[in-house]
Amino acid sequence: MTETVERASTPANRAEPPTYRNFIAGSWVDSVAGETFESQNPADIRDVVGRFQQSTKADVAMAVKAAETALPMWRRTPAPKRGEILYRFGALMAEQKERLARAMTREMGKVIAEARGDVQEGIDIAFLMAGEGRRTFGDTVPSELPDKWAMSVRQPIGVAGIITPWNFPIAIPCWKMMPALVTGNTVVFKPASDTPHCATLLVELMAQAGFPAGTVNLVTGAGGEVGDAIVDSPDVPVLSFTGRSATGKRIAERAARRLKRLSLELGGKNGVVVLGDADLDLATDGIVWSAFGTSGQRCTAASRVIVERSVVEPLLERLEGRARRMRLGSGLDETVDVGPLINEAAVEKVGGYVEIGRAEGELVLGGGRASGGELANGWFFEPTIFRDVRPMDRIAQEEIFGPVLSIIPVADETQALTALNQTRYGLSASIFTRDVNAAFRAMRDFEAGIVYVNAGTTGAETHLPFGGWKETGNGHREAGHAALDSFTEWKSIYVDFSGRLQRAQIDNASD
Ligand code: UN1
Repeated sequence: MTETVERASTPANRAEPPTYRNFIAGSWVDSVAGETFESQNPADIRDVVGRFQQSTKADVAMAVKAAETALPMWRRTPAPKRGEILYRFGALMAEQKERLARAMTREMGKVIAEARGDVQEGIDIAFLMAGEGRRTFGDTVPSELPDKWAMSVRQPIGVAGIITPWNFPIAIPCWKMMPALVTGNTVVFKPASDTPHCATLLVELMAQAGFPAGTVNLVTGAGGEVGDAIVDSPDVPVLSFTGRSATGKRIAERAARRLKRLSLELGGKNGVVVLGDADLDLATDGIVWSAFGTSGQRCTAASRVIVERSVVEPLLERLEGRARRMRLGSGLDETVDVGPLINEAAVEKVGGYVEIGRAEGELVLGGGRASGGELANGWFFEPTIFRDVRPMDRIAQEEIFGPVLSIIPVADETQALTALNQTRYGLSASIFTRDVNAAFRAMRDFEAGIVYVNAGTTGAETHLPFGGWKETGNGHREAGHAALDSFTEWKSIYVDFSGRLQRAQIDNASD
């Protein structure tokens, strides 16, 4: 990062902790009300990452105005030129990958290898969407009438409100902002209150990459104030939100009043099916990675393992052995396997589900907050496994968003399929089997937006659609070229060069 950019977001007073600003119309500015909030390191809350603007409706109004002002210029910038800026942004992220990853681990806790993966996902989508600047395909089709041209083009919708979670604080903002920007929308970006620093670093790089003033505006603050102001603004016609289902439903209701375009990526209760013929060592690797990676705080986390009874004992033995050996600690330590939960409320929520689980299944591992030694000042929770859980138990139905795994025994493949689909969510699902026919049945019958065969439930790549069925979302997809649907309007264009009135459906009749 250049000195200029460093100075831009960090005020002259460098006393700890630094105070960061909103980014509006190309300038780093204090919020109108002047209030701030802190972001802490969840592995050690004595470490304050910084202070951030506790913005209000007035700041959102300024950001929306800036985005509206930039819109005519940006939508007319040739898409390949917009793509070049995305490309530069991706290259800058690649250059600064380690710095971004370390900042991420410090601010939200995921272990450093996973933080690097998160940044890489941002880079991947920036490069993928940079290419959309030269593609953004429409259809050119023959007209039913002579001397007439027919085609369709995608056009930007307008100012996009981007509201993002803390669990993938670089990847998810990129998943949303890259397709929005390459197709000519301008952006008002409100990151989660737990990760404003990651968002600030990201926007600094965007400014450095050359996104013109006003095309990207950052407003930090609370969802109930900043988020709602974006959702309710009559001048923000398109919204994209990832987060809790309850919040998503509330946003959908408010957005519906103005018939806004809205893409939602919400909860998951992702299941792994392990059939009797599975490679149990491989299944263990996949389940441990999906259940306890990011401390279970992924939308795609595996929280249900649906196992054929014949292999419950050997699988459980493997899972328990592996999970028991996992090291908790600061994710900046390369030897640590599991970082902290995001905050105190998360620890309480996960603890509450463990209490519920004790009445539903049998706790075989973990179940408590981990606070010994160097964990004393962080929000750590032990990897937790319940066995003998039934498909409709609460811990098998509700999203816990923590390192809690339920083992659900079933008699056979048919029961496994029923249990897998017995959820109101449908993000990702997986099956471990060596039977190719069973694998294809799962690919056909799993009710989920993403299906894995012989892999865990995480690991989506950016060039395929990402999103879920049922209450996981509202039918939209991120990533892949499907992401363009969330941020563009179709325009069908007919050019008649016959020089006379030709009526579709009437003058083309063959009789
Ligand atoms: C999320 O949990 O919200 O497939 C995103 C995965 C990651 C993305 C997860 N590539 O788990």
